[in-house]
Amino acid sequence: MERNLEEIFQAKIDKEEKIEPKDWMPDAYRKTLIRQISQHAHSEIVGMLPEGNWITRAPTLRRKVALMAKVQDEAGHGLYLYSAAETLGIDRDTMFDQLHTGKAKYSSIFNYPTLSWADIGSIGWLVDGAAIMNQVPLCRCSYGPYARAMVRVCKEESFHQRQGFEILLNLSKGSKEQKEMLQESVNRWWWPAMMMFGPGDADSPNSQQSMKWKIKRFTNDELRQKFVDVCYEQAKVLNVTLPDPDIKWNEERGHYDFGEINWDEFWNVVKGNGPCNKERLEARNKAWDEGAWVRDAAMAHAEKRANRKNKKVA
Ligand code: FAQ
Repeated sequence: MERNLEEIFQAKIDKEEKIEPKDWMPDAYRKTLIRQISQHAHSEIVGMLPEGNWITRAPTLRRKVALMAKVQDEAGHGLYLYSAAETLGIDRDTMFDQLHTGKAKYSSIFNYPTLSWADIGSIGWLVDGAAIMNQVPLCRCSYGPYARAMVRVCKEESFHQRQGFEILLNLSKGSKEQKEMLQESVNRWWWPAMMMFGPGDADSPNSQQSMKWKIKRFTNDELRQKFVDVCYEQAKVLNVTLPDPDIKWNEERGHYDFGEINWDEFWNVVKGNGPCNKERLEARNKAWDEGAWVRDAAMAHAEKRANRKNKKVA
């Protein structure tokens, strides 16, 4: 019986039909999606912190408005994604608890500090650029609520990428100091952005099954390669050098070759020992604790309204 259901389920996926919340699905499919979507939601929420750090110091009013809008968009993405995960049977408080206690993962990239204004440009160009590369295929994910949430997320991420690129383009036409700030920032963000795609295919335990279920449409290494190919050309426009002496065009493959990623650094950050892991979790826990009165007030208000309604009915 179970086997039969599983065959029907896979056949649906193979025909590019969406799986919806009330459809039968294997436990492992549900578990994989809860893991990926909740980690993705946490990444959006924690991802607000490095950029939020620069809102008060944005160099012009226009930059401040754009940055505020971007950071608010990330909060919205987190909320769509938590809602998508909830359709799989996990509740939001459990997900928050997993984040706050350090049980849940979120993207390694947000454990790096934003040290200069150019970092806001680099996040837009490289971090949002990598996010788009990874997330556009997720609009075709087999799970309906996740795929639909990603359509809007991707539209907004494209705007984010362009605002970052424009910040860097301006710096590239600026003073000597501005050009140096740009290059220094790209030097720091390049490798962590490359790590966002996750471990190489040979070391990615989830990829094979997620590809079969069409949650993932490309492997980690395939997306990383596309990212390098696009960024190399964009770096020329910005007049910056990517900090990898091994990048060069490979005629035979039709792609750029690139150097070895420092996987020890990646796993160290994923395990909680990156430059800002502790600070990020503390910030999220503080925000949660300080927001307790808002949640309590909202619950009290909802209870009052429900009581009033019940009285009227009686
Ligand atoms: N960081 O077997 P795989 C953004 C973990 S949003 C930390 O390859 P999978 C927007 C992975 O979870 C950025 N951990 O795993 C924004 C797994 O551990 P687990 C987030 C990582 O799931 C921009 C283990 O390693 N995007 O940037 C990372 O098949 C600017 C083995 O890996 C998403 O979440 C990592 N980088 O592939 C916001 C997109 N990579 O769970 C603010 C959706 C891997 O078994 C400002 N997610 N791990 O304990 C995905 O596409 C996938 O989950 C991957 C990983 C590709 C991230």
